[in-house]
Amino acid sequence: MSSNFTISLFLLAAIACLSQGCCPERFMQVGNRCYYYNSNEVDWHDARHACNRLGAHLVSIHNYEDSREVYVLWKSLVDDDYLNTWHRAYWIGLNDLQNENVFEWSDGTPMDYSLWHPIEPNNNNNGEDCVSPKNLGSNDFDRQKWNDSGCGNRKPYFCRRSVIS
Ligand SMILES: [Ca+2]
Ligand SMILES: [Ca+2]
Repeated sequence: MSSNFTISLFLLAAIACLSQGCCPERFMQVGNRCYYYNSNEVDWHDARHACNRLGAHLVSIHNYEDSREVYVLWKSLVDDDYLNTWHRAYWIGLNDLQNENVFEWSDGTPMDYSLWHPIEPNNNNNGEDCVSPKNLGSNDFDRQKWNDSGCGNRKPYFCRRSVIS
C-alpha cells in the first residue's frame, strides 16, 4: 500500500470521526453506536465485566429496532453452526439477579420494552436470571425473542457504547 494511499485513508477516517464520532479499536460502528462482539463463550458475569473493561456495557434493547440492529450484526458475524443452534445466541444485559422476576438492564437504562419468547421468562429450575435471545423459530423475528437462562451458561456476548465525540 502506498504511503499516500495510507495517509488518504487516515484523513478520511479522521474526517468521518469529526463529523459523526468514532468507535474505539475493535468496535464496529453502527450510526452513533459502537458494538463489540466476542465469540468466546463466557458466563454472563464475565461478559458484563469484559464489556465494562472496554468502557462499554452489555447491550440493552429498548425497541424492536435495537433488537434487529444487534441480531442482524450477529448474523453477519457468525457461521451456520451458531445460526442454527437455538441456545447459541449472545448475552444481553437483561437480568433479574437482584429481585426474582424484576428484570433490569446492566447499563442502568429503564426496562421499557420486552421481547420475551412466549413461554419465557420461566426461571427454569429456579435458576435463570440472565437473558439472551432464544434463537428459536422459523424466522428472524421469533429468533430474537428472549429467554432467561442460567447466568453460568457460557455464550458469546455483545457490548455497546456510544461513539467518542
Ligand atoms: Ca430469574
Ligand atoms: Ca428460560
